[in-house]
Amino acid sequence: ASITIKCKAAVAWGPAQPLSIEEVEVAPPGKGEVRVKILATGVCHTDAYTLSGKDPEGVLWPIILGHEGGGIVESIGEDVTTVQPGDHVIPLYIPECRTCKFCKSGKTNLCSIVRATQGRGLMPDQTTRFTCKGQKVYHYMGCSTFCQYTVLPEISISKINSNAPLDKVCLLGCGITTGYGAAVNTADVQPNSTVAVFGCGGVGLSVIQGAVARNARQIFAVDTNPKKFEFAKKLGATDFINPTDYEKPIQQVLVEMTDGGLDYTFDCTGNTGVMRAALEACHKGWGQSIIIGVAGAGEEISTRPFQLVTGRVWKGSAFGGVKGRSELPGIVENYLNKKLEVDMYVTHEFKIEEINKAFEAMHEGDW
Ligand code: NAD
Ligand code: DAO
Ligand code: ZN
Repeated sequence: ASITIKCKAAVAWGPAQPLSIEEVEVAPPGKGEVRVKILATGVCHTDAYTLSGKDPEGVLWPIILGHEGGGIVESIGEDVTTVQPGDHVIPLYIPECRTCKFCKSGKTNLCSIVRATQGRGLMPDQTTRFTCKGQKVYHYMGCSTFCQYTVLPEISISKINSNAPLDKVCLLGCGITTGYGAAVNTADVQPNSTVAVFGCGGVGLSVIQGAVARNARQIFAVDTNPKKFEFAKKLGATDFINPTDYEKPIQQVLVEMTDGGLDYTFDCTGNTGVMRAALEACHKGWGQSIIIGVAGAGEEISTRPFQLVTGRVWKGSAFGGVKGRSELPGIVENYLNKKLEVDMYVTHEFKIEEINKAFEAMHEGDW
């Protein structure tokens, strides 16, 4: 029904090269697919990691990165029933098909239906919708938000309230939802409990928000960069710990400060040593530690098994355990109802032509 669109994209031609602003062609959406006009996107460490070429999963080049976006449906393909042109949407790197074993389990948000093709930078029919200079360009994490238009499977978009400003709620497409959901879904933080958040970047700050929403009694913000404590405090953390201020291992410090350890701890650093400290800072008998950070390729975690024998629990969380189509719209409502802070996370704004500056700001700044 619709025609190929020519628009601007930030194309990654190869590893460790700056992104290049190009005119690209975006094909119409196929069966079960939706073409979305992207109006805003965040940049994330995961995009930078992939661009660096160190990603063990490996990607094919050229590729259009970006997975934290917000946009408006431009056109829909055959058989699409759940969205229409004009709908405001957030792309999902974890889709929700509602038919696969995972979706039907009621136990996880890790929908598996398009996983294989998504991992290879392709649409479910094994082709791509992007062309640049006559060359095929690959998709990224099923999203490719560094383009003015992108094509996604219908199951990979969440329809949200159109009153929500896309230049803010795009951040709910990754980091904020990840941290908030890890606290309220994965850990299911209980009222009056104690929490420690290791790493207070965008993800850790959002764990703090989730713990506050669940009326935790004490929330430790743990970060080696004390500049992070200002925002942590604004969002409701009660105690601030810089591990470099102590001689003892940080888990020992925390156990001593909390009469035996925390009810819940979260790794939001991706550092495997921190993951161990977070587990060992948990209270004997019931403390739970949630791994959110993504470690480097091939890294392993360790602790003494007696830590688990004596009742501590080690868990992980992807996208906060949130099912994107069913649950993300409610998180957008929480933002609109002022129950969830998002605006504070927007530190810089750039035009697409300046996207390399956005990466520099992420690396050089404290974010
Ligand atoms: P970020 O770099 O902004 O924040 C990390 C924070 O950790 C920084 O404030 C840094 O100062 C702090 N830190 C580093 N070393 C530390 C140490 N030894 N002790 C205490 N603090 C330390 O990153 P982010 O965007 O907040 O993401 C955090 C992690 O979450 C990353 O590993 C990212 O890949 C991962 N992530 C996971 C998911 C998921 O679904 N599981 C989704 C998004 C991001
Ligand atoms: O289903 O096996 C799978 C893949 C799920 C993807 C989980 C991604 C979690 C980490 C994302 C890093 C930040 C974007
Ligand atoms: Zn599914």
